[in-house]
Amino acid sequence: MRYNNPIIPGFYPDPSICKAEGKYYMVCSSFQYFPGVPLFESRDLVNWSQIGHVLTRESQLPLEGAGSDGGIYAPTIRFHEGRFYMVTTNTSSMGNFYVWTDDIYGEWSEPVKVQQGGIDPSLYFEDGRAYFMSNGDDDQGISGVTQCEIDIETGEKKSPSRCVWQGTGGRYLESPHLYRINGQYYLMAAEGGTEYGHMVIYAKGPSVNGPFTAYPGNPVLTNRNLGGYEIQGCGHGDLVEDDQGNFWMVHLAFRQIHQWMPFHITGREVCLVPVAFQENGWFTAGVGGITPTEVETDRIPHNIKQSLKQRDTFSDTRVGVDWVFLRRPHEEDFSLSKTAYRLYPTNLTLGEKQGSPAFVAIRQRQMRGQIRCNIQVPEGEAGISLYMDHQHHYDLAVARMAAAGGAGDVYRIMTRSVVGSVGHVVEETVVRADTEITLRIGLDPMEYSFSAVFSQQGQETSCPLGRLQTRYLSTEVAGGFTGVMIALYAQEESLTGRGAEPAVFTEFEAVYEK
Ligand code: 6LW
Repeated sequence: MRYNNPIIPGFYPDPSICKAEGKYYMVCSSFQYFPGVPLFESRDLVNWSQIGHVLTRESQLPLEGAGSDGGIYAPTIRFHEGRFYMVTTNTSSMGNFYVWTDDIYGEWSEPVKVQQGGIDPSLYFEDGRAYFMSNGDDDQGISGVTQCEIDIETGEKKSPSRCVWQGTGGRYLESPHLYRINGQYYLMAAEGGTEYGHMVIYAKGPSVNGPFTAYPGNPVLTNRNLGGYEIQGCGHGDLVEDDQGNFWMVHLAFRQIHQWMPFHITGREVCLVPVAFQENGWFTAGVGGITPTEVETDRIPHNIKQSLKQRDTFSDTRVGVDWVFLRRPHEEDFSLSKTAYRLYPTNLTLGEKQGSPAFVAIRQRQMRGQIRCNIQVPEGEAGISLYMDHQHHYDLAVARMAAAGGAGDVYRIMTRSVVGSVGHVVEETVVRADTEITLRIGLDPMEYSFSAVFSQQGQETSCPLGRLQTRYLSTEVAGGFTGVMIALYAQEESLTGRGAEPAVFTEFEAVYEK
């Protein structure tokens, strides 16, 4: 069969995978968004559906002040003796911790903290022992992949933290994962930073803690030499074995917006490549060490077809699964049903970097397509924001205002761009507040186009509201580790409490073309 990469498009970075009872499970990082750590399942490795999130309670996920480079970093998921473990770092508050569950469809435990620093924690179980690894400094201050043994019941360290490998010399050694395969220990990691030079490397050794010898063909996977190729930044991988004994790697990568435009907007996404073991015990990955957009494989049965979701509406998505909030949402700001999302405005605006505005968002999954949504705004401002972070967003906004001369309310409809400290209203128009409004955004890899359709007594008019280049919302411009979200929001700076009447969003639809 043939499948396409990414297998999970949109902002789902740092994938980690495990297999349990015939199914595969995957988790990704989530930074400032709530709930945290998206959790997926699959029977065939190419079709994934989201179960929900691992971190669903504030006690597991304090996100106060977390930005797009804070909050939850790379998680690892493992299945051991009937129990799932997810270990990660909350870089804004808790440090390294894990949670566990015996029911993958249920709630996870309260966090169990581990007193070893660094990021990208990982667990390895063997002979009744649990090993904890992260990349950071060990007890002697030596930097690299650091390992200790822990008590898996309490998280307490049972041995000093010791550096077991320092990688191959590339910058930002990260995402260590340990495996035992055919009696050998493999320590896989990433180097090069999560950018165009990203790569996957590994080493092999005779015991849990080494000594580890680097694979002579490192990096085992990278697209760093493929100038202009769509898939870039391959790194941060995790291995899994299928039922036939074949190994696979899931890893992150991003799609650049154009051959000559080294920018990406949809965040780091999940790719899948085959891994092949050689007789000498080393393995190779991908197709000649790279990740292509199309993979032809006979390891997955031919009758399996990859199907990617091409349309998101309120009725076929779920709040807290597809739709997420910024930091810790205030429940009373929202009333969200399968037919309408109601958001009560507050004085926390899209520029907010600490608290939680009235904001609910779904990922922009592909670069081409259309977004539309009907909107009513009884007070303040509401709209659709293409939101990368609090300083990088494009808003198609509807603001309700009193008309000059007391002639009733009007709507000011505008496209606003916020890029760093440069804020600018690109286009605007004014209509009577009894007008029915549909907001529309055209998605293209290079440009977003904004418009509104107005309906007054059965008469429809379409009003173009400008175009903005996608690249100013890219990770290369904005920084951080996230991707563009399609956010519905409501705000009114002059409010002291919560607005009395909510903005009403209906008939939301995001339709994608690959
Ligand atoms: C993550 C690190 C990385 O912790 O980026 O690409 C960091 N890899 O492993 C944030 O996602």
